[in-house]
Amino acid sequence: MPFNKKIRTLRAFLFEQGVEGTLRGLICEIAEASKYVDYAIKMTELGFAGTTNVFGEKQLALDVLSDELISSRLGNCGLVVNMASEEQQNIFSSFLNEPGEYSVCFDPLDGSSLVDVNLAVGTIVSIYPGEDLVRPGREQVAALFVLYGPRTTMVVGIQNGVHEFTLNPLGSYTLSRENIRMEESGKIYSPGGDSRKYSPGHAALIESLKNGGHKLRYSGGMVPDINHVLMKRGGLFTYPALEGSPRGKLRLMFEANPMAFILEKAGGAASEGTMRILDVEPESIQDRCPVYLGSKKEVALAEKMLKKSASEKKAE
Ligand code: AHM
Ligand code: MG
Repeated sequence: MPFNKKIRTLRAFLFEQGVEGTLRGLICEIAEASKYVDYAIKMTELGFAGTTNVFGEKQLALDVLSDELISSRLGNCGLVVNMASEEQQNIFSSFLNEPGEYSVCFDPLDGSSLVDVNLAVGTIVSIYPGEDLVRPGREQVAALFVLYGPRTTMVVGIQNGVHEFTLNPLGSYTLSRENIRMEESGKIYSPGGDSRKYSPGHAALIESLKNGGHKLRYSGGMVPDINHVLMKRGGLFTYPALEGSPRGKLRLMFEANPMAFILEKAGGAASEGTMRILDVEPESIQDRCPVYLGSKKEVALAEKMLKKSASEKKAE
């Protein structure tokens, strides 16, 4: 392969963008861990681990392995103070005695129920300065997701924007899209949740998107579904409040906040229906949150229709 001077590795690109050294090191550690997860997805036998996570969901052997791969990498890198994983009960500290500088929330293998049907899955990561993890998402300094699809890509949101890196056959993440920007509106919608349990306002929103010509694009994996909206530069991903689940399904700290950070940095918007996701004050690491993530016009439409429906209900 001829030497290509234009190839920009993750580390070199982050340096070029002025990302502070420890944070740069931490993002690269996560990138390293993701290569092992990528390999594990291809090599591990399918099947349950015989355990459940804190949300009461059965864990696959691959959920447990991905969690161990990322936890041990972060716990031993000397850059992290505290960590929380969607697959573990409690916040835990670095395995080293040296104080790190950042704290990290991660969902090691989001969408793992799709592994047995060979659809894309992902890792989602949120990075905060200091030791505190239960705090609003606007205080994140970076967020990223890794998409294990036909290609393995990593989308990184940092202060100056959102960039995509692709894992090459030599095991290096190199820049594939710089400064991804959303349009004001898009053409696709990705509606999560059991539609029989939608609120009237949410049901009206979905009808309006459908009747307005938005095309349905839903795989059941948040990472590929959000990546779809982001790379097509617009549209809407939702997982709403449902009858019996007033805060929806997705987790604020592990899923909603990092994705909201990335979409806002790309010029999109992120709402929980009545307010900006990044301003939600968490009560616990396990909080859930309805999500409306996408381009500004669709997110504003969602807020407007939910508000209208709520005030009609009040007037009844
Ligand atoms: P998980 O963290 O247990 O994998 O659940 C999160 C996933 C998301 O990737 C996806 O958007 C959602 O659950 C799909 O849920 P549903 O099957 O209810 O549509
Ligand atoms: Mg998840």
